[in-house]
Amino acid sequence: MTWKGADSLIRSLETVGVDVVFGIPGGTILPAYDPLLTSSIRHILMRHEQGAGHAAEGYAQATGRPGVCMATSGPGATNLVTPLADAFMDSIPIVAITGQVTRAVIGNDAFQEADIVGITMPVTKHSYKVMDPSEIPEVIAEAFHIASTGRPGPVLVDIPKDVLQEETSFDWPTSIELPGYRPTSHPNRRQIKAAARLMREAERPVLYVGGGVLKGGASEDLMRLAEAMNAPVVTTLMARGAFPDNHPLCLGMPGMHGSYAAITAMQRSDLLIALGARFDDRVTGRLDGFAPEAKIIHADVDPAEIGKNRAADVPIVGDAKHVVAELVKAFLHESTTQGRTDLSAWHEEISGWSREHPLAYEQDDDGPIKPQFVVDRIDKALKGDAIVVTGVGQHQMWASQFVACNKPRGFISSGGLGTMGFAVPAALGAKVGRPDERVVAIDGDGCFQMTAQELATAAIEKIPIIIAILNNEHLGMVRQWQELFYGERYSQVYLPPDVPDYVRLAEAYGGIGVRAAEPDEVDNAIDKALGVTDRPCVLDFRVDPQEKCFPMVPAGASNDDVITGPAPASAPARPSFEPAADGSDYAFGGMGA
Ligand SMILES: Cc1ncc(C[n+]2csc(CCOP(=O)(O)OP(=O)(O)O)c2C)c(N)n1
Repeated sequence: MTWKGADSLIRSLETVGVDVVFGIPGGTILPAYDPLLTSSIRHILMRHEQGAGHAAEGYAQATGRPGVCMATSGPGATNLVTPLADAFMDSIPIVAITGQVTRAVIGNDAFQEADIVGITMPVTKHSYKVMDPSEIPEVIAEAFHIASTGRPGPVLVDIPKDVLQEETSFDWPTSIELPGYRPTSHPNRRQIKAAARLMREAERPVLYVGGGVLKGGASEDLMRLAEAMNAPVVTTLMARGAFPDNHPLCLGMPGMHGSYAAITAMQRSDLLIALGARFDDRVTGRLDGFAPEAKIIHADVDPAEIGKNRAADVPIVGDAKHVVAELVKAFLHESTTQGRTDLSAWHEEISGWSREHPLAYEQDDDGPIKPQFVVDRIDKALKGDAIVVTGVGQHQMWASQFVACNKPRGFISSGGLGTMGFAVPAALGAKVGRPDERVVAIDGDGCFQMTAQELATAAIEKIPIIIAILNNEHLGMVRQWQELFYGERYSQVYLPPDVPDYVRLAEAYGGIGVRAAEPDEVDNAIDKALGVTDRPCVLDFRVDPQEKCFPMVPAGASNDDVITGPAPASAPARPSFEPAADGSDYAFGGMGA
């Protein structure tokens, strides 16, 4: 057989184990689409490249294997920028393959030319421009290796059209040699020992668990560590499910909309054991007021994270799997030889906070439907047997608060970048990756409208995902900030609840649509959706537009200033907190507004 660059590309993807590619063809990537016709790889034709990128992320988050997306040059490639940035912030292994204009015209402002390597340089872990077809196998092998090892992340492979068309040979590399890229996976013994000593001595320890624990597959060892220490555990948005919510040591999510107990336990802690977490501002609040008495053990596979936001007393570089396993051993040795600290007073204090400030809502029988009630009912119906995916905004935070996350890779969300439009395509990708799991997206009406066209993909490809829209007629999280911090001056946040008509929109795309406008219609709608097995189903829940998400630590405030509940009862109507002069405290993004 005569090999062309395109054959070599598809063969390389097969060899590395790719089973599905999410993409959209176009001029410069066309040569690669021809051998796809006879490949074992399933190609899923998306309706927007952003959808392809998020689907690859959803696939990766659900399976732990790199997700793959493909696009043509110019606008196809630039539509991938948001998912690449999203994957970079949340350390998600994806490989994006883009066509490029032919070598001879690169730099000429040729039709559909964009310097995608340059554009995405700050938001990719690595990128390749392949100028010789013989390099394709090596580049693909390296791209998947880089995406999925060390701190995972997105890798871009940009290939000019004529490189795909040129004749070449296919030589799969026997080994991968990357000078300068040798992630440290095994932690330093001395640091582990120093950490174990602090862990034994601490009177108010908290295990602060981030997404690295899920990615490192360290959940079982984390359970052993938490139980050995008898220490409370908080799981960040990216780590939901790394430690089961139904475990008595679990305090839930910390941060801006975390549980009061999780936020306050971190604040009062004398030792934070940060595992694969990055002291994100949505977790720490104002940094100089964060956990003021805590010593810090900070373990991360990426040394650049350590000391970035908060100095570490014991820095540990290594992947979570090895670090946590070593910590268990070292702690058990230390505590059997040296004795251990009694933590009962600490647990009592924390229980008091949980009792006084539980996550709660009130649902009146005659409405309006509370968004938390919807999430609660979905959670009860799923009985923990599903993957829940979210968009970004209030619904995301309610999902994290009211979905019991009891197993790894069961909760998928856009954390670092806070990307509206994430849920529908990410849910689609998750379902493709784990077809035997039920996949439910909890979405906002604003987010849904950003990538709703992927319903067409789901319908045509028979990918039965459920999308539960908490239709609160607003860009709810922004509305909440305007209510609390801008004196109820609502600016550009109203979304008419009937435009579009979500039920008819779902039907127009070949899916099923169901509306629930009263509390007693909620369970019925969920039941109907759970019965659909061959197409997407959209649930339009008409929820209370006024409902706000609490607890809340205002952006830029200290975690000591958490607002715990409805403003009139337990918090000032407008917190005395004032924005910084440069407005930076109100910067929109992340998982808040
Ligand atoms: C792409 C993008 N644009 C803007 C924002 C800022 N933003 C954050 S949350 C939010 C509102 C989301 O509204 P909706 O999807 O209806 O969810 P809700 O907050 O009402 O649950 C906005 C506009 C963002 N995070 N992402």
